[in-house]
Amino acid sequence: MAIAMEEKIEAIYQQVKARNPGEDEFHQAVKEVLESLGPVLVKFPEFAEQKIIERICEPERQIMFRVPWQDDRGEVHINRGFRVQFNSAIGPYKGGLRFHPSVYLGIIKFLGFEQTFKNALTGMPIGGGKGGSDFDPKGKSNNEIMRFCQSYMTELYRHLGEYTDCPAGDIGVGGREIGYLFGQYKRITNRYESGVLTGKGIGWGGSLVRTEATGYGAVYFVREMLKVRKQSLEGKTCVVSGSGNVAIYTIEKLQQLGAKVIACSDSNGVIIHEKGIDLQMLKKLKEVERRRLADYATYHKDARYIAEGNIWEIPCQVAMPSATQNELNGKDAKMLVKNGCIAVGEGANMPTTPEGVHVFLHAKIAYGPGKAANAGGVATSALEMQQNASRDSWSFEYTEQKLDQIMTGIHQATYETAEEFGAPDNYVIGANVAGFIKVAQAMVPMGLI
Ligand code: NDP
Ligand code: 2IT
Repeated sequence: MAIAMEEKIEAIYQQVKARNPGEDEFHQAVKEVLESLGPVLVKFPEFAEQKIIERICEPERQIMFRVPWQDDRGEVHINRGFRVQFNSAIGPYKGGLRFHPSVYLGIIKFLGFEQTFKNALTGMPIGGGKGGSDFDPKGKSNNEIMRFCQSYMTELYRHLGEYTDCPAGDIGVGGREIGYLFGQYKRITNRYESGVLTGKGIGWGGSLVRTEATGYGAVYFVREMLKVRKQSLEGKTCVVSGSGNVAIYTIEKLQQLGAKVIACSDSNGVIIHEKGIDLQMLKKLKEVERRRLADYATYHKDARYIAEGNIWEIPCQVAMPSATQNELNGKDAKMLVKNGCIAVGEGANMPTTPEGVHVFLHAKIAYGPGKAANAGGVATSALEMQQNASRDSWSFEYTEQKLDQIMTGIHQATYETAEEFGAPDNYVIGANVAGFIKVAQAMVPMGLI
């Protein structure tokens, strides 16, 4: 029975590959989830009868559009905008927008697919979606960013709504961009519809803790994984890749819990600071002045900057990839394990290649995959929507406590699901299976949708 199921799932995967040619990251994300699902179809035969896997792999709607804008010199540029509305079985589409030159349909689809299961794991009523553009925000002025965001929203607004689709930030989209996007949405629709975007400013419908949430949440997940192993973060040496929103607040929470973060990175290089990363300096450089990480070494003479360096070569006990997809490969994973790494928590989406994941699982270190470990960001977005709906605003302490409870709950659910499905300690199986079952069980009673 189980072998027949595996063959059936492999056939579905081959079909997904054939009908979505060239979308490598989407294929990778689908394969990883489908490989976990054999025992689920055995336990729930109605999922196979109702072709739930085939339906879940096909987005409900995909939107691609032209985004024309003018730079400060008056030159016209054309970018491509995307929004993939993947699955709305348990709530309105919800997921970030990514502005990065590498963006194409295959990236947005992998992110939207992952988001569907991640959002289900949070226990909140949110479906899965993702969007973005191949626009490169690096080196652009505030006015250029504003004009781009206004043009992008001028098309996207017609597909959004607090009960339809609610974007937020991701790579290249933070508080500044959400402000311009919200302003344009409000202006076009003549509606103050707070819940349509999350990651808003505190004075206009935003939630405390949303900025910190993804990083804090990822650290809570690692804390829980270590707790099972009768360990803690206290005194552990950590490296965190990236130096954007997720990386910064991962470093902050690691430091608060007594760990020592000795390295972070950007797409140009790595900073190693054995004394511990100076978080105030990092925030000033990245959040306020929007400068490159290399400049950190000009302020701290005892820190080393390695251009094009590989952060995973630095010996550490805890590694938290928090930059981008496929940033940690099989060779990197072997090096981390060899150097004594005991836990990996993914702040980024799909940062570890399939070979890397195999190494971590085989070595039996604590490995928390992105769709479980980084769910704190979108969970806090859902808390923001909850506050918007009740026209309320909660304190930092209360909201952070809710985030902690949600992450602890996700850890417990993924841990228990892995055990139930015969793969103890395997959070990949736990997250894929628990997320899939939640979405599938909502789809079946709704009929052929
Ligand atoms: P930011 O734009 O704030 O920061 C991104 C960081 O990653 C920067 O340091 C950037 O370096 C680096 N980076 C981006 N692309 C690449 C690349 N191709 N190669 C090497 N480094 C790269 O984004 P976030 O911190 O918000 O997002 C980081 C990751 O976390 C992403 O995978 C995102 O999908 C995921 N995530 C984000 C959530 C959120 O709430 N923001 C929620 C859940 C997951 P540089 O400046 O040189 O480009
Ligand atoms: O990948 C993610 O979960 C995000 N970028 C956050 C999505 C959200 O809606 O807050």
